[in-house]
Amino acid sequence: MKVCVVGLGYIGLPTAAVLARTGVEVVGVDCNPDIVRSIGEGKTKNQESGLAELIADVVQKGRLRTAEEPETADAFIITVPTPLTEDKQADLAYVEQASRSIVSVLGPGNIVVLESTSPVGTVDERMRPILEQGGLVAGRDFYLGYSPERVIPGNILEELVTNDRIAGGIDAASAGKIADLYRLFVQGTVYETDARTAELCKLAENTYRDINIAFANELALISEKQHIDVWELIPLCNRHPRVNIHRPGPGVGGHCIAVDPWFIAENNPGEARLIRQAREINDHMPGHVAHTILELLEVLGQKKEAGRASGQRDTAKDTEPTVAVLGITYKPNVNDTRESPLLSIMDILKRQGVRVRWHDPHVQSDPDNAPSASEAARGADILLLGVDHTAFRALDYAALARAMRHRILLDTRNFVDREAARRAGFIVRTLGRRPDESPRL
Ligand code: SAJ
Repeated sequence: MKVCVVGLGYIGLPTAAVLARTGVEVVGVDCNPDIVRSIGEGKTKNQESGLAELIADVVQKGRLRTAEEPETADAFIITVPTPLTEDKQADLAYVEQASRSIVSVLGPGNIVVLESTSPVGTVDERMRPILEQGGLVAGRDFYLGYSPERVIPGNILEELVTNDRIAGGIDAASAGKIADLYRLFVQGTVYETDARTAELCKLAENTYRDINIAFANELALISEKQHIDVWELIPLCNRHPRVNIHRPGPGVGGHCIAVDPWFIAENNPGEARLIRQAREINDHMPGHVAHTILELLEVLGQKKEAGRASGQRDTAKDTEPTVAVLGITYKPNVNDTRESPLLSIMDILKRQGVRVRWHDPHVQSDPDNAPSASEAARGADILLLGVDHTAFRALDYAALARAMRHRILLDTRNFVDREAARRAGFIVRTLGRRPDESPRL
């Protein structure tokens, strides 16, 4: 068995590696020569846990090699990006390019499966006509379909194997062949269906989460207004055996949940009303957090003495309002900043004339990354806890407080040990929670 995996990104690479581990001959294809070279040497910069070791192992054993162009194989798995355009449409250029690249090597009896998150109909309407240009007919001469990945960044290698999986075919025979391919490494159940159902299944899963998070965020806004602590409220609701409300936060980031609902909305504008509304609620959260910060800064500006760390004196620079941000990735313990709500928050603040400094232990080799949390906090008025990285469990609040000009901490994840922070002299505000202290500080 030989499989060509086209696109060695955050899904294609682990998939290629896990397949190679089963003993299958795998060729990883990518249009980026640097990726082809480094993976070909058994090296990856991908920080996914366990991946670097696995790549090194399967390359060394000769089970995984790389190429810039697809070659003849028994199966082709396409894992290329499907970005969102400015006007919220799926950009299928990479899927079409990958399909074109396999036409000349496609043979009778081959399996072609798309994994990239795509609008309903992509396999049938966009890929099939391209793949058939070589004279073979899908369903008659080769098998074609869609199988969405469901893995969570941070635990990809585990979930690739243990999660249940959907195998959607353009016909029942294709679904069966695709299911058998994935059964080579999936220990969960592989469910067979048609390609369109599989395409919508992927989008619906991420949209479910987006809507649930939007609900949690809406409850956070309501709680702030109603003097309720949403972080107490939601766990209490979730004690109900059929309720599972997600967590509020500064917004939804990453390249999946903040994007996929648009792939449904673009083709169903009249029907996808709840889906669109949820997207808008989640997209509003960075603005809400930035607004809270600007309000706090305004109060500080009006009452310059309030909250001031004792023994500090103004210098010329001190007049500039300053915010220190801890964590800028889209979620904890990853190094990915794509669509991160923290970037939006920092952007809004800078446009309002606020000086912003940040520290993130997971974002390496960025010249703007302050070397430590205290370094970022130096002279700042507000400390914004943006991402609940495990590394921040060890925060030294006393050191942070000492470094700051005003000691206000805004926690967007209900992560901070409030008592410890208060003991260090902080006024603690939490997203979705009535302020303990007077809102006028
Ligand atoms: N978030 C919240 N509250 C929550 C959960 C998440 O605000 O209760 C935020 C996170 O902070 C983050 C964003 O949502 O900014 C997305 O994070 P995530 O961990 O929910 O999801 P992703 O984007 O890392 O991965 C998702 C997963 N989908 C689902 O859980 C339904 C993953 O299984 C998919 O494979 C992946 O999208 C994908 O590739 O589509």
